[in-house]
Amino acid sequence: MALLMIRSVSRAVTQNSVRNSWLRSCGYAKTSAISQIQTQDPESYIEASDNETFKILANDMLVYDNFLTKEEEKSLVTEIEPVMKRMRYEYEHWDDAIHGYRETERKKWNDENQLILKRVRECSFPVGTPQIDFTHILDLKKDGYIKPHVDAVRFCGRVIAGLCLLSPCVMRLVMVDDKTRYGDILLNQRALYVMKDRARYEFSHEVLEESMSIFKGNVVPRDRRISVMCRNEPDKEDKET
Ligand SMILES: O=C(O)CCC(=O)C(=O)O
Repeated sequence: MALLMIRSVSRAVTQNSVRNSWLRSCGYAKTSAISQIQTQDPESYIEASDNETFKILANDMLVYDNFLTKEEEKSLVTEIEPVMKRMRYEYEHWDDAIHGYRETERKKWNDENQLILKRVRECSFPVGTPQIDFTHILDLKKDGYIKPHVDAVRFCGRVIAGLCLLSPCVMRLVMVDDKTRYGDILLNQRALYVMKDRARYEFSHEVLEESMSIFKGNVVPRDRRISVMCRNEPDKEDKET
């Protein structure tokens, strides 16, 4: 269960590897479904402490609203729900990163969901990126929250792609070396986010609890939220540390 250990060795990496500018539009693969997805204006989903931080996050924290249709969201939830129902919500995470959650990993999905996840991967990872086959599923209660952490570089690489099901939330990214610099990211229900490079390595990420769930002065109502995350394989040198 290596993937579920991603938060175990959280360490910030201030030097990143390749920082090529990525396509803002969701279109690594030129299938018709993907080319229809709209590029999102970063102002609509990032509220940052300052301009420089905004620029970093506009480049390395991408959000695609309405990535999923309502039917696709339902299809994913229908497959996930029976597994989750067998588990209890936990309040004391073993690495103390999450409050009010249950989580699992899944490799095999039904055909419809397999196609959705293929689309996520095609949008999020450059062609040829070695990816972790398992998806990570995190079910957060309405009153659940995720504390600030950086995913362990030993267990996953430079890209984290997450689907947001059932509820919107605010994800806060705080610069590890200067905690006065941060960005709040609005993650709407059915959105896809792609956190990569500097956003992934130089910032911690957290999901704010209900009482703090505010974006640009507006309350973002929290409900039970399920995230489905795809990650790429760690860099070889990180894997061996
Ligand atoms: O639920 C999410 O979108 C993020 C989950 C997370 O931070 C993690 O699993 O490390």
